[in-house]
Amino acid sequence: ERAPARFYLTRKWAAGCLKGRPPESHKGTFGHLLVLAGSRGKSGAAVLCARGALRAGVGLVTLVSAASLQPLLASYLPEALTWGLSPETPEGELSPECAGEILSRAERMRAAVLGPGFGLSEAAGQLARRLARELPVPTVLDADALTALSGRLEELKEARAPRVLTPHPGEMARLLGLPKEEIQARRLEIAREAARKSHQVVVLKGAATVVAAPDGREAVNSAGNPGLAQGGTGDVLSGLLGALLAQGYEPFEAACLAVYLHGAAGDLLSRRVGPFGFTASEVADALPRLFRELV
Ligand code: NPW
Ligand code: AMP
Ligand code: MG
Repeated sequence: ERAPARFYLTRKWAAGCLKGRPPESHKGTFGHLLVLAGSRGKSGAAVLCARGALRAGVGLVTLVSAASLQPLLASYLPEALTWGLSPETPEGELSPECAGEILSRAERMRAAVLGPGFGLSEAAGQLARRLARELPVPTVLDADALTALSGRLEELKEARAPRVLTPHPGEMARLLGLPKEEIQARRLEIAREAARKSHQVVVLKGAATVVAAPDGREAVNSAGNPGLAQGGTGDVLSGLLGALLAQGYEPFEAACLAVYLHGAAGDLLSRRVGPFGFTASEVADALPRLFRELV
């Protein structure tokens, strides 16, 4: 068995990996991202996810939600296209009956994000599991989509296109059926095991985020700080990562770059605003300043 290629995600690595923008480029060059996120009471997760994507320079974002949430989401996100679907669940979630329409619309997208604030009802979980397998484009699986896959990582082996999973330690504990303490005690081995079981790229979040690919590549983040420990920052990360997939980065490279940029945006805010109390929206909004420093 060959030794895994492991490395640290640093500023120098990120600067070498980040692509510039050719002068003749247009919005089609930078991809169309489908965001499947938000439900009643968790609409903010969808807004933050789309905001992370837009601040990461994606060409277009379409945000899909239950019909009752569409006007609210559209008014918060003038740059995003929005699409409201029915029937919806009593919790304002997308229902399994929406799967066919979502899957056919997804054929025209370059990448997707599934899960932030998506909802935890049985119906929403059923839809999330089907989409996790059948979406035809590279897809970030986050938050409630990961909870829907608790104990079912092997189902992702059959996925139609690459997946990148972004669990925090609580979600990883549910995915593998292990106590959270064990996840934290062996972070690198755990991420490696999840990548092997799912045949997909896995990002285990938290201080010193770890990224593992099924082919043995792995990386540990050097950026980030506890100011990021606040609701919504994970939703920004999944949008940022989806935007990089939509721009054509390969899944492991996209995961590593998104993880580094997210941590570095937190570090920039920690220096310029203060060590904590900066918000998830501000993490998204700090990304262009990072690009100025890195490109
Ligand atoms: P404990 O118990 O606190 O120590 P859940 P969620 C653990 C949406 N959001 N290290 C944690 O541990 C999301 O997108 C919406 C160690 C607890 O056991 C989801 O859809 C927002 N442990 C949904 O809410 C803003 C850690 O995990 C468990 C850890 C639920 O997501 C907020 C909690 O996880 C939110 O993003 C760490 N670093 N991190 C909005 N404005 O709309 C987590 N844990 O039950 O999956 O809850 O992550 O809040
Ligand atoms: P979520 O729990 O899904 O909202 O994701 C939280 C985000 O904040 C992830 O990107 C974590 O890696 C990051 N984060 C949380 N706590 C810390 C910490 N102590 N140090 C660095 N990053 C953190
Ligand atoms: Mg989260």
